[in-house]
Amino acid sequence: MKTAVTLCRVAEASAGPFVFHDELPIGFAKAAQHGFSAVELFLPSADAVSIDAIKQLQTQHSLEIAAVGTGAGMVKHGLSLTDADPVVRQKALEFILALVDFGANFSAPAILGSMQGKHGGSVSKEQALTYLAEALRIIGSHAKARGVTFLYEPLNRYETNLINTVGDAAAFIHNHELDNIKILADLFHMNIEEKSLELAIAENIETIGHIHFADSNRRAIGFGHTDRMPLLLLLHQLQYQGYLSAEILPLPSADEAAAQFILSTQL
Ligand code: LER
Ligand code: MN
Repeated sequence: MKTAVTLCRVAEASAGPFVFHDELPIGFAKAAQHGFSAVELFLPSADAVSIDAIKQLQTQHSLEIAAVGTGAGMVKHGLSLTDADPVVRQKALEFILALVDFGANFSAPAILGSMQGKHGGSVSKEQALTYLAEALRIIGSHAKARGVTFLYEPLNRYETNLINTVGDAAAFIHNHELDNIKILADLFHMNIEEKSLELAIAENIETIGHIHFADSNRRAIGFGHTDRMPLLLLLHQLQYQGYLSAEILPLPSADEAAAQFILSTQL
């Protein structure tokens, strides 16, 4: 199974579920030392780091870029695709499109997580979901023209009141006929929202493009109460081709979390 590890360069997200927070050369070296196949980048913006510098580090360490997060648009600038203000929605869209372009340099999809926002105030749930579908239609087609998919991530109820389960995300994509949008299934959110992790994965495997492979407490699997073997066997049986990515807390230390993560992905 292909593995990825998160590398965060966003100061506002220093307490977030990211394994490494080092400068890029150190983060890439650690990812390679631990045996990951790829790095998942969480950056301040599309122009924060040099594309050539990343390509050089990829070659040096034989690492792919698994995906590129967009959450800095929310944590740094308060941008969301479902904001009541059309100017904010437009800025959110542009922020994400720039990261889609950035990721396409490495054949990496960008991710919509926290920037999907929430409904409330003057924005009804129906209106927010319409904004979300409109944005995903534009982003999906923009990404397709650049040869990458785009990842939509349902989040748990404490982070969004829009879409919380993998099944609802798949239905949303299907009902709106959204092209080139895949689901990012994050086991941490799913542990809160799904009836069964295995069922949610099995029923929606066609639409799942990426997995945040995290335990119930958002640590590496083995440090919480998720049973990893049924998940690994299922993914193997379903011939899942995407990444298992370590979007997990760096506990008890970044290196111990990384080492446990690699162990947890072995059948
Ligand atoms: C992002 O991948 C994620 O899982 C969210 O919890 C971030 O808000
Ligand atoms: Mn996630």
